[in-house]
Amino acid sequence: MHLNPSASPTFVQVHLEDTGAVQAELVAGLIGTGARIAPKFLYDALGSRLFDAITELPEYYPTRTEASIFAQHGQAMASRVAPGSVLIDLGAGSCAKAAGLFPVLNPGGYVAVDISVDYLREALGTLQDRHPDLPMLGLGQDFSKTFALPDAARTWLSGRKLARAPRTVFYPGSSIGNFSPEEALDLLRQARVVCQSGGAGGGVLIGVDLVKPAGLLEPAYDDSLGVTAAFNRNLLLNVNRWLGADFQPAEWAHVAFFDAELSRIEMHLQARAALTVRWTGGERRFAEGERIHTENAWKWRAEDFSALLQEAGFGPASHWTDASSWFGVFWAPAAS
Ligand code: AVJ
Repeated sequence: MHLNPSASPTFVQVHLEDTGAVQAELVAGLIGTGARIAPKFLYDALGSRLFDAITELPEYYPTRTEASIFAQHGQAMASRVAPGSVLIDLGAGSCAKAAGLFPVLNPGGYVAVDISVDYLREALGTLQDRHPDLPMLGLGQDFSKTFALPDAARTWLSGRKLARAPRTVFYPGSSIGNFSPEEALDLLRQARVVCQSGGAGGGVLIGVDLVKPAGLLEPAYDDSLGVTAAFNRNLLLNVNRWLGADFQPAEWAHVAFFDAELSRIEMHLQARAALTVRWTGGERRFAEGERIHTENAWKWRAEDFSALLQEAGFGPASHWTDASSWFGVFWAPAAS
């Protein structure tokens, strides 16, 4: 019997952290003075679906603005991205953005990386049915601290004669905004190493939300339907599962604001009344109004982001924006 090796996507789970390490990270964030929970906990299966709903909200401009930039400048981007390259999609989610670019970018392989494993598995399966001849690999991986291709991915690439294909690291949606400038620099340096391990012509294609007045930014993170509030509160249900905790989402208010000085949106959950949260092996009292910091979304000036790419070792960056310069898509070659 002959099985077409690309008929269904390969899947590799790189969960380096065991349950104990995740729990320790959560508890460490909860017991300090400024309580915090990392934004990656927003993305369980329901969280990923709520985020998809956010992208359709009238107030949430980034997704559709970025899509309009891809639609208008896709050909110009394609002239930079080597055809036949391996598209490495960070935080692939529904894989919809990358899939929309397959016809323009003509990749030779597709590697989808996401922490939300079950969601990715489903999305990638559907996508493979639509593109039966494109080799696809799913990586269940948390790249928020370090990013490198695992051995299994390199073996997979070799097995499909893609080891020497150029590599394009695709990081759309302004997810890089979750990283502080220092962390973003670190991630970009690691992305460059990944690109340079492939054939010549690789680089990064990355979507970045640009600085704009608070009156435009804040509604995008505090919409009138309350979807973002639900997305933020859902993190507590996810934490309840990880820790055996008893967070009651209804006791927490969604708070989002732009800090112009730090150039970032901050999201918090604020206790509506004094309360105590208990989990297996611990508890924490919160005063009324006390907050848990759940997300930062940094906003960049285009020139600062180009400079960051250069500092990370990339060659001269190009970027494309919409008519109002709300959002930028940057290309930078790995070779300096
Ligand atoms: C997925 C990180 C790009 O910051 O805009 C949306 C996440 N948080 N609404 C963003 C998010 C609240 C989103 N990123």
